[in-house]
Amino acid sequence: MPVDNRRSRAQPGRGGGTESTDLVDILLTHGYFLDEDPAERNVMKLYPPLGLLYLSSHLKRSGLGVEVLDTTFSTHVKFEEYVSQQRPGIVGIYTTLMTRRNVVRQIQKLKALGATVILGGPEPVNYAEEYLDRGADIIVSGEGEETLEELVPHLHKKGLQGIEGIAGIVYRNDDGEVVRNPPRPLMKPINEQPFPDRAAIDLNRYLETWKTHHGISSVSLITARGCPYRCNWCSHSVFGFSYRHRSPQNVADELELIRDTYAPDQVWYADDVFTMNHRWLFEFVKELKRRNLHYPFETISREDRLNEEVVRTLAELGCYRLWVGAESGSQRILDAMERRTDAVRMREMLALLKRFGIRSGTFIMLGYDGESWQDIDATAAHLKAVPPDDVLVTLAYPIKGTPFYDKVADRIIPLKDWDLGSDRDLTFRGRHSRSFYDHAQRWMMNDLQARRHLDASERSLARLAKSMVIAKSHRLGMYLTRWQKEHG
Ligand code: B12
Repeated sequence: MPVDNRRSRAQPGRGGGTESTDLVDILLTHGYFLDEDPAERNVMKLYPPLGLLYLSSHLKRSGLGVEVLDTTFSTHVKFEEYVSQQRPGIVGIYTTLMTRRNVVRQIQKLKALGATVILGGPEPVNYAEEYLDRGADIIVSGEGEETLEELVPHLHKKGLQGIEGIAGIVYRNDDGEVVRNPPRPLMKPINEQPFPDRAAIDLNRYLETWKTHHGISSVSLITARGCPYRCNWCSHSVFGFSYRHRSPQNVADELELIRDTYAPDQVWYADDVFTMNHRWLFEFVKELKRRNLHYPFETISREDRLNEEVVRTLAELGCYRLWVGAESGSQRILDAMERRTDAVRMREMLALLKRFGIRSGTFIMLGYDGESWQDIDATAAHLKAVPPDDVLVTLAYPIKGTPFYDKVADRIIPLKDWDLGSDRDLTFRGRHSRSFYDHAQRWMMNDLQARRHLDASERSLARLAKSMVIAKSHRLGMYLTRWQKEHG
């Protein structure tokens, strides 16, 4: 049955009251609420979901009416009031593993209001059946631009009838079977995509939040899509193993627009691996120089995509901090992860960053399958050898759809309640307890801190002693929790 449920977009503020203008064909939203994220409330380095903004600009360019409801600074209650009032006909929700619980609640509300619900992003395609069971009508796999461009007008004209011809979607047919249509090829070239529709949301709220908490403001952008590396814990559900970059000129145009519209103090290149293509990077520097465009920035890379020339170029370009995923200091574990990086070279690259005045950040993953006590010690020694300025430690968790998940699948301890948890809560038999890793992390970080105190030009014995005592207590905690597990 056709779903002729477009509604007029109310435009508050224009001409005083609310006047109906163009039609809204789809409401795009997501399930992230800052007020439910105490960890982020300590950090307050927020960025909007770029994927939704890309969808919005693409669909608007193809003539569709789009509204973006950004929930970051909102609450569930406000979300529910908004949709109850506006009664959107078709709603698309960006879903990641972290927002599952909220998205399930949003689906329920929207279905009660009679909306057609489409999910996209990296998570739903991994749990298509679960999301469809909870009321989602369609799941889009991969990039959403072209799929929505075809799907939304179809839904308005014919409803769910005839969607079997639309590539890149998953749904239930009339017999209740889950149907996965053939995948949609990735868009090529991405240079022709319009810039993310930042005007669709209140981006200034993000900038103000940055200013309030950090004294500077920051805007995110991406220069490329995808990553060809095969680290086996990483989710590749959206872009596969492809890598497509935009032209340096195209990125510079966006940067100019960002400067002219928002004048941020810095930017964040939210790419998977910013220094993937060295020739591209060198051209980008030239382009920015030609335009006299200089922005301090931070971004992410890999050890094997760095060398002296690249690091010098990054420094020249304004990079003040580079995150390089070390993941482990044990080569045995790096190889098991199929990370294709070298622990020794990683340390050399950290030293290189220091030499060029770039702050270094690194990610560490504890508890990977097969990691032994010696591997954990190797990671701690690795961190102390060339201490990075910032370290983020996570307990390895298997994301569905990854080779890591498949490897431990028969040992995964299922969640008590799928709706309330996430893949981040998954653990598996054959490794230590959570409290062991908690101690291991604290031991490692305090041991590193002690090393930093030792290296400091003005040494504080009190601080050094404090870090050493805390480190020792957590080392003891590691022994105790291991003993507890082994002896019931
Ligand atoms: C930037 C980023 C962050 C930022 C988020 C800030 C922000 N809002 O930008 C920060 C650093 C905070 C972050 C944190 C985390 N992240 Co993150 N992050 C990314 C990253 C690198 C880029 C996202 C992006 O902008 N992509 C570019 C756009 C164009 O792509 P996209 O968002 O996927 O959108 C496209 C499609 O998905 C689709 N689509 C998107 N929405 C919708 C909606 C509809 C209706 C439809 C039809 C289609 C659709 O169309 C879009 C355009 O083609 C991705 C990896 C990646 N390359 O995407 C990981 C990624 C999203 N993060 C991930 C993870 C695991 C995390 C953490 C849990 C890590 C951790 N600490 O353990 C945390 C969770 C934080 C939280 N509380 O939610 C995973 C998610 C895996 C999953 N299955 O859900 C990813 C995919 C990384 C990975 N490869 O494993 N992350």
